[in-house]
Amino acid sequence: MLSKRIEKELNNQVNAEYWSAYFYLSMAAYFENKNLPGFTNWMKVQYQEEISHALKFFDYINERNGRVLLKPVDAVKTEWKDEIEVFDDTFKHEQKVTGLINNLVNIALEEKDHATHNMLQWYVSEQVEEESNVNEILQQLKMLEGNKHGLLMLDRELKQRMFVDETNQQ
Ligand code: OFO
Repeated sequence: MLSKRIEKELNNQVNAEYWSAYFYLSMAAYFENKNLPGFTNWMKVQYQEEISHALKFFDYINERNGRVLLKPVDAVKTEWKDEIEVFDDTFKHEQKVTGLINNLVNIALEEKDHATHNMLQWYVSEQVEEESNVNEILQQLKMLEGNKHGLLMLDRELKQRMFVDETNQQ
C-alpha cells in the first residue's frame, strides 16, 4: 500500500509526464509547420516516450493499490524563435524533470518506501539519457547556426529515430 504522500506525489508526476508529452507534441507541430520532417519525427518520438513514462507511473500506482487521479494538463508554449531555442527549452525542461525525479527519490527515502525507491531508479537512469541526447542535438545546432545545408543533414538524421518502449527494462 502506498502512503497518501507518495500517492499524491506520484499522481503529480503522472501529470508532469503528460505535460512533457504535450510540450513535445507542440514542438512537433512547430517543426511540421517549418517543413522539417526529421525534427518533427524526433519530437513525436519524444512525445511517445513521455506517454510511456506517464503510463509506467500510472501502472505502478495501480499495482500498489493506489488511486490514479488525472488532473488537467496546463497549456504549453507554441512558438519558438528557431531550432536552437526549441532544443534549449527541451534541455532546460529535462533538467527540471531530473530535479522532480530526484525529489521523488528523496521522498521515497523519507517515507521508507523501498519499492517506490526501486521503481524510481529506472527514471533516474532514463533522465541521464534524456539530458545527454538532448544536449548532443543542442550542441550540434549551435555549431550549425546559419548553415542551412547542415540543418537539412541533421533533419535527415533525426528522421531515423524510432520509438521503442523501454519502460519494462531495468
Ligand atoms: Fe519523462 O522524461 Fe522527459 O520529461
